[in-house]
Amino acid sequence: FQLINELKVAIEQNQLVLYYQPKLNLAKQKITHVEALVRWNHPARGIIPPDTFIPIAEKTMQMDALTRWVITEAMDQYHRWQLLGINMCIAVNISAENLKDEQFCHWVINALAEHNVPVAAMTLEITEDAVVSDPELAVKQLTLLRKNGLTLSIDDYGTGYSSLAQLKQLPVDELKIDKSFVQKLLENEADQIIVQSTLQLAHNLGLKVVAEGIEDKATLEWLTKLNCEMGQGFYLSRPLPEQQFNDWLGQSD
Ligand code: G
Ligand code: G
Ligand code: NA
Ligand code: MN
Repeated sequence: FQLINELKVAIEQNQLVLYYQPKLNLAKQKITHVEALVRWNHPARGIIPPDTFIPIAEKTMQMDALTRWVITEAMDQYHRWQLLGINMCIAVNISAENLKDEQFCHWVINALAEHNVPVAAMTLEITEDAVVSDPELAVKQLTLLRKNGLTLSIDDYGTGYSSLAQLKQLPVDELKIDKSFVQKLLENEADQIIVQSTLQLAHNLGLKVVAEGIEDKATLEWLTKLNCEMGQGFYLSRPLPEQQFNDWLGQSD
């Protein structure tokens, strides 16, 4: 597959681009956070979605370079928003490979300091799978990152295989309920029960909750009533490139 050889060049030549999807603070009805989602703006093929090239990066040992690019770009974006008077916390997705790499974790902490980005402005989203394969190492790395002030979030919660025993031990701040439980929430009683009990569990463990995959107003209101902290989904906005995101943000308040 041609893309394998091109990905290295893409990272080096800045062909990657970050799109931003807002996370709404449900109590305050304010956009305080975004999730950064990478795309590849390929010179011949146009925008390539991450599902196409993240697995390639994983198979070809390029996740380290890719995630470092994403975090570096997110730090630059943080400052571009600051210049516009916008105070935004940015969440980036890190892969299982990144979490297993001690050098990577130190790099993140140093990079934030070097780029003058407050650690509190950066969230790392980690899937359950990244934890399951080596829980002991994951706990060690997460502890280091969190001790240094980063916010840690468990992504796609409910789709993986982590046990409640593992969840209890994880030094994280936030759970993101997977969109598969949220998209049809009001039509599906089982989803309501799952989301309600996940909120209760998370809150009892001292974790904040983000519901992703909100596609309509009624679902947003239902989640707000149940004291879910944050909401994300197409009802609010799809992931947008910088300029479009800024325009959307300007119109949304
Ligand atoms: O943005 P979209 O819905 O197309 O993303 C599809 C998948 O790609 C999601 O699972 C998302 O987490 C993943 N993804 C998007 N950006 C990144 C990234 O920068 N790093 C990693 N590891 N995964 C990402
Ligand atoms: O795996 P992760 O949670 O990082 O995936 C995030 C992806 O989910 C984003 O690429 C985004 O495009 C997608 N997404 C976000 N909100 C919605 C939504 O409301 N509906 C659907 N179908 N997908 C969404
Ligand atoms: Na994510
Ligand atoms: Mn997710």
